[in-house]
Amino acid sequence: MSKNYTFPAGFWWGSAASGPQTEGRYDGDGKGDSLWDYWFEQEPEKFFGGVGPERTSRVYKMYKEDARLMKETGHNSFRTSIQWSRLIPDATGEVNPEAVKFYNDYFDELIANGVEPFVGLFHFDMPMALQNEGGWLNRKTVDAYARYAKIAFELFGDKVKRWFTYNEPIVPVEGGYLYDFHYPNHKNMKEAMRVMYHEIVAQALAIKEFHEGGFDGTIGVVLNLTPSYPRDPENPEDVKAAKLADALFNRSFLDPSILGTLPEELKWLWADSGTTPDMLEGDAELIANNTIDLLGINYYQPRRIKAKETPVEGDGKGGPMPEDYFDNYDWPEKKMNPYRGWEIYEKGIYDCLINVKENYGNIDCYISENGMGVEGEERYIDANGEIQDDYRIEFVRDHLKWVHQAIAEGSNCHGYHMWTCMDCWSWTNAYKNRYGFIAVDLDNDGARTVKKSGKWFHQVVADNGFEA
Ligand code: BGP
Repeated sequence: MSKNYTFPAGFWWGSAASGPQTEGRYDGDGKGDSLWDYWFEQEPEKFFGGVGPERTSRVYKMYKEDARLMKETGHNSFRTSIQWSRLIPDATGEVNPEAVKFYNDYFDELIANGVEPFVGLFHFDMPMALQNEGGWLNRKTVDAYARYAKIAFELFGDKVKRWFTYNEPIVPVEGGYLYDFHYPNHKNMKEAMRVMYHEIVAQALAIKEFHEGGFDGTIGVVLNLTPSYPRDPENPEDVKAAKLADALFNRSFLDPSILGTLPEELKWLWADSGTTPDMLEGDAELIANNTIDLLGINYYQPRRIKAKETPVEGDGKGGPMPEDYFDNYDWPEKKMNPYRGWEIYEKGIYDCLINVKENYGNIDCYISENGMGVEGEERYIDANGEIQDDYRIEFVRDHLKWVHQAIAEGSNCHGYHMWTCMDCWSWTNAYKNRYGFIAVDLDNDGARTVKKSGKWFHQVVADNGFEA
């Protein structure tokens, strides 16, 4: 028996991308370097196929066509991010007029096509001018970020009504300072916790600017939530370990963003590992008084945890690491996306929404990213040149069923954005895995072709749901 999954009226249907992964660099665009431009210049071999951030999906040139294609695939909203290093090339000085023109034109074009722009201010892309001085390690970055945020609100606040301070602020912590997958490739928990703390304070300052400036609209943050499941829910040691992982990777930003406090478990972890960051007088009050209006949830995979069993490798120098406190658990029954190496667990999206409903005052939220990266999609091109990505349709539909269930149980979830619209550049994975509703041919000036999933999505939006 099939069931009808209808979503609330006005549901935000769309997709997400980011400035650094889509815009590209062009002569005369005035953009300054971000850490991605710099890192690629230094170590191009670390990027899949040697493809760097200058060779993205060319949105800088193709935004008009893209806005039209978003309309064609049913989008009523779309999230991207402003690149700080484009708007203020040296991060703290003058605004780049070319950037102002570009973002104005881009947002206008989206709006003209019935697509509301949701705009982020930071998507892993620290301007190199600040990274050279330590980036998030340096308290100076906190104030520079708040200034940048205010400038962005002033410049684009007439057309952007939904702002996001960050995309996945835990990722610079993990990638840059714990697990060596982003520049500057450090492995140092004390530094990582300092980066985390500075991001938290900077966010509060930006929210303060937004609210005090009287800008119209809402401000939120996009967090990648990884529900932390204990190996054995009956085993207190597993449960304790999972709670610590949750505090470190989820609640570290959820709690200050929504409740205005830092989780006790996180403070305990900091104290126990000797990684408590320096705090200034007034920070706690600032964080308490400046919380978000809207939460974006990126959901890809859960985190499975067991009590500590194996000795820790640490950072090789004997310093603390999160894994001193828990082990990752390899669930034998897991279903995998083999290309990305991420577990697919649809119910996790529901667990995230119910957690927000029960523990975070049921704050307004939406699914800001969810999606499936697949390698070698050209295998699935049919005689008409269309990629038959039935696996993506299935992935999205199966997650949407759980979103629907959470809404039926009272979650204030207002939308679903897929990652992503046009195939885009995936950091060090470059173009290895494709995520889009729309294929991009890099060898043919970035030519776009709507995939089967893009057409399917159009129908879902037209019906405001589906039968399955
Ligand atoms: C999220 C990021 C995106 C995007 C996506 C897919 O974590 O917000 O920027 O890239 O994941 O992941 P990846 O590109 O690493 O495959």
